[in-house]
Amino acid sequence: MTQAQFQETANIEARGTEPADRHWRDYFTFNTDHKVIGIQYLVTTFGFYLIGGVLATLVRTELATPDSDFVTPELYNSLFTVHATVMIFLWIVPAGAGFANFLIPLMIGAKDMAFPRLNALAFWMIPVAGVLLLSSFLVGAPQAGWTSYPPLSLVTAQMGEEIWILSVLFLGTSSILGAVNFAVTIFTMRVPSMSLNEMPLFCWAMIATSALTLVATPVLAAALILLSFDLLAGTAFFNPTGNGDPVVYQHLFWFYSHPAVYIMIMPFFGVISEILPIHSRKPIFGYLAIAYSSLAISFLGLIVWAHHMFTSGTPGWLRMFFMITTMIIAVPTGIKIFSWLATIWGGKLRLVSAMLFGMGFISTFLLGGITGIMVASVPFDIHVHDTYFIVAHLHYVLFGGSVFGIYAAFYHWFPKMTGRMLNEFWGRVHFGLTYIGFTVTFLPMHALGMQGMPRRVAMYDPKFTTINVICTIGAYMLAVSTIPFIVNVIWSWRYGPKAGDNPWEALTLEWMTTSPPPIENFEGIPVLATGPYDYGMEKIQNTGERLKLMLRENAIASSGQKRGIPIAEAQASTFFSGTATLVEPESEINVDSPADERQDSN
Ligand code: HEM
Ligand SMILES: [Cu+2]
Repeated sequence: MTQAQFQETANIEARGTEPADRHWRDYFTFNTDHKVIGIQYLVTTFGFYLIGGVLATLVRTELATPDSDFVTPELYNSLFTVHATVMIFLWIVPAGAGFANFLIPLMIGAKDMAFPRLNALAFWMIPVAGVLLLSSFLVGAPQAGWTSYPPLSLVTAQMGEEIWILSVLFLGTSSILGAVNFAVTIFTMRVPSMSLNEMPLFCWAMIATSALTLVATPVLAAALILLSFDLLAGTAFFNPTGNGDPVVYQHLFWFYSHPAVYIMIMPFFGVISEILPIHSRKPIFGYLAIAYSSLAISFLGLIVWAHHMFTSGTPGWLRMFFMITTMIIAVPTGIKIFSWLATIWGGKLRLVSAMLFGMGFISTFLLGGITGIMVASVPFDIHVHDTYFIVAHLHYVLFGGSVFGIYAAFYHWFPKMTGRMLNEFWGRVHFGLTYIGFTVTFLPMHALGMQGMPRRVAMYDPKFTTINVICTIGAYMLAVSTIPFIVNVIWSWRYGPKAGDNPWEALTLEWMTTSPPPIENFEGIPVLATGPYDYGMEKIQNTGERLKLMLRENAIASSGQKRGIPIAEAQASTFFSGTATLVEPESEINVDSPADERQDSN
């Protein structure tokens, strides 16, 4: 009996029996089921990704030639401003929240999030904010970049700028509400047998992410509200013509926006930590190191913001502080990367699409991390500041660290969300096109930056033309790469082969219920019969005693629940009574083998 079968057997009582039968209309309502909300988030944010992608394609089309012949320079500014805002605030940040919504209650054995209505509210603020932001094109979209530095933001496209502020305030509020919900849910709603150090690493990642969100996002809100006063009411917090200080805005902005890169990436650190051990069939290497390094990254992430301001008149001694703290972040990040590599090292790799995207994540994020150390060095940063080197770096981090992670998660949890398998062949085609398109688009930008091409300009010196054409071709490839994905998702959702409850033979609790899970996830209280990543370990015998104990704890916790836990306890005693080796208990437990169970539940 494998660990996965062992874990499944322990949960036969707890598992739901009827997968939730959802109608598509449910997804257009103020539904409070965390699974519906999770899917609402994912589908909506993917829609915004496509919009952001169209804007990116327009930006790259303009940059295919050195003159501004495709759009006006003003429209160009609006395009990259809205592109960046959409990608960050409407795609990767809320997509992480989408997976967290779907997964956290399942992973910790809870029936829903702590505050289901707040959860729905947090979601519904997103489409509102998105439509608001895009509507700014009707009145002149914002042009000051996603950073919105004054004084530029005070003098360009004022109406669009105010819309931008409102929209980002909405999105920030939504992410704060989400963070409160994730933290409270994880801390208070785990099954009684799950200690913090036995949680799936995704939950640790979401604790770290929520902590960052709660500390940093209100500061952004403050900055934007003050900026709004400068814009509308003629105050001069940041406006130099009235003795305001634009650099103060930069401090407030980056106090949020540096941590924001970790808010964007950290959930996917968690995703990768789930996916690699499952598809390597090996225990995760360094569970505690991975869990606690997320907390270290959160803390360090809060004290490095001025590395974005090395050229903003920051005095030398202060630059030193920010350079050193920034470089120290490489330590916990390196711990994660080495632990992941040690996890797949020597494993029996299953190169399914989720795993390919997971490995793509590591390779591209690693390169982004290395250029990160480069730009953290003051002398180098002064050379490449505001050039395409930065654009290359940020896309390696955000595309590599977030988009690859999002896709990995999509492929991995799609069977749980829909009860259907995605097509592997088209998944691999999607991966290949994305990886190549990504590299062709962004790798050459490092060279462009080193040679001095400034960012955020529609026109450039003709000597940069060749490299720009290559980047533009890559961008079109990236646009095309989404097609196999979209078709695969739509087709498989309707006609894909049935997935069964646990197609990857995973050990974490979300796989111990039906696919898709029933309305309240589990019928009893699920039990941890193994650690979350004990693949290939013959721990079954040792866990026996512990399992009995946990079943008893659960029975106490669930007294008054509708399903009779005593059965589970009885089952546990058959399970363990007198058997010296517990390696083949199927015959004794008198239940169908997990494989048959799986078929029944479809
Ligand atoms: C998918 C996730 C993506 C994210 C999170 C993202 C993020 C960003 C951000 C933050 C900026 C602003 C840079 C600045 O501060 O000037 C930006 C600019 C830009 N992005 Fe993306 N982007 C993504 C995808 C893409 C794709 C797929 C392309 C190419 C097809 C692309 C091409 C560009 C270009 C050309 C700029 C303009 C840079 C400039 O004019 O300085 N981005 N992106
Ligand atoms: Cu930063």
